[in-house]
Amino acid sequence: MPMWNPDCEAMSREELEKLQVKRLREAVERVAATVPFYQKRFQEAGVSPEDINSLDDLKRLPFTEKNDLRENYPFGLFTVSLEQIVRIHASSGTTGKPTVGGYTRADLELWAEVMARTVTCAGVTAQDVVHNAYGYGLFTGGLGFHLGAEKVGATVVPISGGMTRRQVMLMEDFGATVLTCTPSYSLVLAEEAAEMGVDFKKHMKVRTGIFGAEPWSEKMRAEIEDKLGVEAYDIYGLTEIIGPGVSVECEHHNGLHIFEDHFLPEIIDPDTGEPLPYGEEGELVFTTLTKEAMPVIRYRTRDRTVLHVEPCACGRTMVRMEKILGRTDDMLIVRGVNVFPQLVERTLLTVEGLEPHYQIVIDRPKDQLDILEVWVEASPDLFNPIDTRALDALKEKAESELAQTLGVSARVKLMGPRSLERSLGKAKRVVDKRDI
Ligand code: DLL
Repeated sequence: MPMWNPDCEAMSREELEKLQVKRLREAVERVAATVPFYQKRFQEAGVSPEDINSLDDLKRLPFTEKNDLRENYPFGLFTVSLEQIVRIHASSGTTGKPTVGGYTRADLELWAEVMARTVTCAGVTAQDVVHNAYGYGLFTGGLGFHLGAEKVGATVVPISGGMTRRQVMLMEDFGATVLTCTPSYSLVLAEEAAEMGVDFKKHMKVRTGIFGAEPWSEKMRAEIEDKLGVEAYDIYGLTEIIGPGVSVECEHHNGLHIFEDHFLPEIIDPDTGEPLPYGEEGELVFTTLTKEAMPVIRYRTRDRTVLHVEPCACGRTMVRMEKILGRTDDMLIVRGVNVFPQLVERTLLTVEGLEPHYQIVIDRPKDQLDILEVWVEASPDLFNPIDTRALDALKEKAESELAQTLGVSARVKLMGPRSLERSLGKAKRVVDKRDI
């Protein structure tokens, strides 16, 4: 499959490293000259731009964390005045202030470049019709994909999220060949289509899906590919770095290539902050090498993964990160047991008769132990007519599977078809009602 920019995407590791060191030094110089936050941090760490002469010197630089962004909200980390900023985006934080990203004109060009690489990596060309159902607005998904798909010359349908029936109709009428949205929303589309009597595989031309912005498992990939008849590509990114366009899978689906000439990755031990070698699991950290408005130095993403540097059959030399394995901070502690929401998903999807729509609800009634509930929709067949015996057996099976994998008991509540709220963007998987 072609590359958008082979000179960069397939450059030798040696050449790449040289470029990275040069750009790293420039990025450090830039923030040291303009951002009081970094000036203070560098001073505390006793490091200055002249100390950066190799990639190994990276570890001398202090980390940046989400809380630093909060404390400098909204524009404290910008290197330029608002006059030079042409766009603002922000993450959809659940509590408090959002995380803000600012873009100069050059940053938007950079974003278009990495998104053009991204969609090309998934096989998108000027012949494609891209149904872009990522949210348009402050969220980076919609406009990020828009830039990249337009740059490669595809026909972009900027549908954004919502009005699912209309989306199904327009996908069919406009002959969409590529679907871009969150993985959970792709299943909502499939479900609505089925209800409208539209068979994705028969009536739609769509062959490729580029899904990300939330965690999803291999099981979920299989489910999506089966229900929509698409080849599903995983895409990763975050507002703090640029939005989508940080990494994406190629046709070999053996990890997500990181566009390392712009975003320098590291894996660290989340407890000690020590850098870990390729092949070891830890927390992903990024330094932006070419961003103008808001470069970030050693930003701790809290996302857990593993980096692999071995060459890929696609010809790209850029390192691959494994599918995000979880967060260093999403772990739930239920009755003293560490519970990973993704493990719950993986387990549920192994149980025949359950649908991929679920929610984890944790509560702590006064003076009592935590209660972990998993609300999950059961197959519509079991409700029409209602088959109590089969439902009871299914509940028991789900509970025993969960107890085995999680190491803590969970009460399963089987829900009727479509009774859990559908998300237009990122699905809300955990409802923690505890007042801890
Ligand atoms: O979600 C950017 C994006 C838009 C990525 C569209 C892909 C597609 P934020 O809203 O800032 O940005 O959320 C970033 O979402 O730190 C991860 O925890 C999570 N995330 C993003 N992509 C993936 C993925 C966008 N493919 C946060 N797998 C990140 C797992 C992901 N988690």
